[in-house]
Amino acid sequence: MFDFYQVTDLLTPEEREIQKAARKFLEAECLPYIAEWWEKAEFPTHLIKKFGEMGFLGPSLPPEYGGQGASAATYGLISYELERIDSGLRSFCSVQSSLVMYPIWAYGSEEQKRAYLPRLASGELVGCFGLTEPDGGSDPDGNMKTRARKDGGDYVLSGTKMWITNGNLAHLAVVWAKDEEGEVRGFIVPTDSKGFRANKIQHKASLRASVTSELVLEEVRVPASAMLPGVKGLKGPLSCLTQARYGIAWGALGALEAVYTEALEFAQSRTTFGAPIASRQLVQEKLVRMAANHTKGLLLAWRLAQLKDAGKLKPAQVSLAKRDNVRAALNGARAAREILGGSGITLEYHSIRHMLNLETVDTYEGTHDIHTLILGREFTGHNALGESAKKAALSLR
Ligand code: TGC
Ligand code: FAD
Repeated sequence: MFDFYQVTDLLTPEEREIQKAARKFLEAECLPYIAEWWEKAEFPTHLIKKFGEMGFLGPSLPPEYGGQGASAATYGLISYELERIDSGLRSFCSVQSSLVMYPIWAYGSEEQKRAYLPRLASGELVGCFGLTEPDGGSDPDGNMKTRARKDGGDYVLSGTKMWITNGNLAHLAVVWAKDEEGEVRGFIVPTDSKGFRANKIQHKASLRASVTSELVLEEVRVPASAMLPGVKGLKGPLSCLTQARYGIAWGALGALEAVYTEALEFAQSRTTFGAPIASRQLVQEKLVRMAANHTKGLLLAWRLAQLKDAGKLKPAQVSLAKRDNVRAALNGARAAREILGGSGITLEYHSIRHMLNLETVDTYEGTHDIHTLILGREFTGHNALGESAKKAALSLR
């Protein structure tokens, strides 16, 4: 691992071992094939159960529910190693761990936890998380049109979710919908329910080794016991996003390490005008920027891990790390692609694939600008996001 400030010295021996094992596994099972999967727009479904065996799915959950009670740093390091190969692999595990297993664990009934968590941890079941809708994802409250109508002992769900990772792979979807009181509630919806449809989104130029879908729910009937009883309101889905964004703050640095290493190796061996391009000031400036951003980002991520384990993590702190680490990785990937010259546009090298993937990572889980505005609100006390969300929600009631 590229680690200029010896952050790995601050990890426990167990955390270091888990990272080493994850790297070895991913280098053997994924690195040689990832460009082909990406080009063919395929997710490697044959690896899902192996991810489970490796402990990549819900590692922080207690062992009684299939997890390992792992530290926050362990979850971060797994995300780092996955995204060092491809953001799509990390996305799969982020959704399963933080957006499906976490809400069931944090807000589910005991029956829901026992029915789903161990099978999600082993990879026997795959889940997806439906919050975003076609009218816009940044304002999930104001734009939420999906409704849950009570009908006897059931709920009937209607609406459309957009850009849903794992949608066509999933056995169950955690769907966020407004009930008749206008409260946001979470539902565990089996994807073979009558009226449920997942349509795979085609022609993506980013995150191609990940499945992204539209979910259509037409009068989908689920028993009242499918609702997550432990939370209502937007803080339900937003608290899941905090978990996933935390992992992304680590993951993006994995991608940054991959493009930095590739650009450095290329620059050492590429000779122009009688000397390696690594000896040129303009090239060194790009490499130094990548290495410096990686170093600062890793310190942010490591400190976040400490705060998370201590139960002191604030969502705005996660916003800062997600925002800055992802943008640093995206800019680093663009610079690496440039250092590689013409070779940089082919999938034989990894930088352009990371660069295109990171366009998505910069957008999902809160766009770069939305995190800027969350931080602006935190620091100044003024809300520059706009007040439309609550007003629009009220007008729909
Ligand atoms: P706001 O008034 O700020 O908050 C409503 C309630 O939620 C609480 N809250 C949070 N709780 C936990 N974690 C967070 N990050 C939280 N942010 C807010 C807040 O305290 C409040 O609680 P209460 O008790 O007072 O009701 O709500 P708002 O409508 O003003 O929200 C604006 C904003 C910008 C914060 C929010 O809507 C937002 O984050 N927008 C971005 C949406 C987003 O990130 N969507 C992601 C969809 S999932 C996805 O992209 C998965 S990709 C996965 C992959 O493939 O890896
Ligand atoms: P919009 O919200 O319409 O925003 C458009 C632009 O306007 C952005 O640049 C934004 O920054 C800007 N903007 C918005 N509001 C403001 C403001 N107040 N001030 C200034 N600028 C503003 N969602 C899920 O629920 N589950 C998933 O699994 C999932 N996976 C995804 C996978 C992929 C590949 C992608 C691309 C997206 C995924 N998403 C998922 C959706 C993702 O979270 C949204 O795309 C994201 O939140 C932005 O929403 P939007 O695309 O509707 O853009």
